[in-house]
Parts: sequence; structure tokens; C-alpha cells
Amino acid sequence: MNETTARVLELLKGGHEYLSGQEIGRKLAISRSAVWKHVRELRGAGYGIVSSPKKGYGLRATANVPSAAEVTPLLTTRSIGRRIDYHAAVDSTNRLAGDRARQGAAEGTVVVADEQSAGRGRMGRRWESPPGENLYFSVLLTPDVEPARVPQLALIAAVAVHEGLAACCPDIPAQIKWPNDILVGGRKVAGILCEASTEADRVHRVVLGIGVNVNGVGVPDALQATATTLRLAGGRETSRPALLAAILNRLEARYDGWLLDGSLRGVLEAFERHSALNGRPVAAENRTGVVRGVARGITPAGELIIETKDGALVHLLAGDVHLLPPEGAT
Ligand code: BT5
Repeated sequence: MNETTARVLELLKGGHEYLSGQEIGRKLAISRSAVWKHVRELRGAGYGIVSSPKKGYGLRATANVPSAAEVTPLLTTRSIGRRIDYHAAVDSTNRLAGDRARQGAAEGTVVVADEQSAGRGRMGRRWESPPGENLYFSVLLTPDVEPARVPQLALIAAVAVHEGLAACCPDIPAQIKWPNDILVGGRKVAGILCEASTEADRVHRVVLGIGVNVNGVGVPDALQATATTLRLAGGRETSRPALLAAILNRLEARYDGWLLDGSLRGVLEAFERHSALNGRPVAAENRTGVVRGVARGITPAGELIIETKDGALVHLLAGDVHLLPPEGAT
């Protein structure tokens, strides 16, 4: 949405039942036919705008679209989301946020899209990103920390997504699955991808990509057994702008706490309390192989602790974790 369209929207949100095209045109120094074109664009974006030849235009329904116009008024943040770069369609918000960073975008810049043609997961996997229903966004961060601490940001984001969900959909019980999944009823409803550009002792930037399945009434065939949406779990529509703002608000609070503290201390308790893994048999897979055992929590550095059948405690910094049936740990 361009700046003038956003200003037309702002005027229509001003509380009047109707506002004439002439009045809008006068306030923005544009012609009545230009006003009409902006109204048409807003309707195309999902806003319910009625028109009457005598009275003008009236806003009757806002769009469930995570654009800056809808999200910004709901933010309580200082930096995160203060610039929102919204697109109807992109290949990947993470790819675009990385480009924005190289062009000098400020910390806290958020790239959001309604649809992704090449949404990505970890290790080159694909993130299904159909239009009109979900959240796909990337947050640019430039923390002044040791590169070894960067993976902790995925845990920070997981807690922030969990807290945002709890604020917006308190009736949907979600769990966090180390390191980067949010589950509802054992199925994945959100995923996090933390991509960083670092030097030996310095972090240039981190792009924190988050995908949440929100209002879909189904999931792609290949994901039937493993994924769900908030709509399927809770039976009703969720406001995408409200959910995005809630996640960004929580993310800034958690991120600031992490920087100030110099540790994960503040989030570990939340992570553990809502963990989908603790005390459960798991198989964790990473580059070095597969570890089977019982999940026993997270270390202060954010590593997963697995107790193997011979009683050893293995710490994992990264990997994919699968829950096993009760007898599966041995
Ligand atoms: C993730 O990877 O879970 C990270 C997903 C991050 C997506 C966001 S969207 C905005 C930003 N821009 C991007 O391009 N990416 C980020 P991983 O743990 O590797 O999980 C990927 C696996 O989840 C896939 O191999 C599928 O099995 C499954 N999957 C794919 N799409 C899904 C979806 N929409 N919902 C649930 N599961 C999905």
C-alpha cells in the first residue's frame, strides 16, 4: 500500500460514518478521481468500504491483513516493527530482509508478506506459505554479542511467539518444541528460522524468520499428519495484525532482557514450563548422528539435554527432535 493510500485509510478510520471524496481530496491535496482509485485499492486489499453518491465513503470492515497500517497502532515497541515492509507476495521474507540489511536497514525492521513462493525452513527445507491466511515475517536484529550466542535467538523467538499466541488466543494451548517449533495438539503451528551473518568474534546481522499457520481451514496434503492452524485448533478466525503485533511486542521485551542480562536466564523458565519435550522419549538428529533418550530440559546456554539409556547426559546445540512412543527411548 503506498503512502497516500495509507493516508486515505487513516482518514476513513477517523470515526466518521461517511467522508466525502471531496473532503478526502482536499485534505490530501489530490483529485476526487484519485481518491476513488485509492478506495478501489483498499477494497482490493480486503477493506469493506461502502460508498454513497451523496455522503461519500465509509469504512465498515478493516482487512485482516498484517500491513503497517493495521499493525503499527497495536505496537508498544521502541524499535522492533517501527519499520514494517509489507508485500502481497515475495519469494522469502528472510531473503528480502537480508537484502534490506545489506542496504543499511535499521535494527528492528520487519519484512512481512501475505504469500511466499519460496518460503524456507532450516537446512534448505520448504515452508508452505499460501496467501490470505497466515503470517510470514522476518525481523532484522544486530545484537552486539558473541556469534556463539546467536542460536539462542531462536529460543527467544519461540518464547515470544508462544507469548503472543497466549495473548491473542488464550483458549488454544500451545507448546514449544526445542529449538524452533510451536505445537498445538502435537502438531506444528509455527516455525522459526534464525539466519545470521557473522565474523569470528562479531555478529553482523541476524534475520529471525517466523511463520505461523493462522486462518487456514486445512493444511497441505503432505503436512496432514504433522501440521495444524490456529483456525483448525480453535474453530475461529484470528486477527493477523493483532497476532503479529503481540509477537513483536513480546519479542522486543524478551530480546531486550536477553541483551541486558547477557544470558537466557529470563526465558528458560518460560521455555521449560511450556516445553513439549520434557520427560518425553525423543530421537534427536544432527550432523553428527542420532541421539535417543529422554529429554531433560535445556542448559543455561540453550542446549537440549538428553539422558541416554546408560544414564549419560548429552547436550545438543542444534538438531531436529522427534517425539517417540514411550518405549522408544531405548
Ligand atoms: C522451520 O524450519 O520450521 C522454519 C520455518 C520458518 C518459516 C518462516 S516464514 C517467514 C520467514 N521467511 C522464510 O523464508 N522462512 C521464514 P524446519 O524446522 O526446517 O521445518 C520445516 C518443515 O516443516 C518442512 O520440511 C515441513 O515438514 C514442515 N512444514 C512446511 N511448511 C509448514 C507449515 N506451513 N506448517 C507446518 N509445518 C510446515
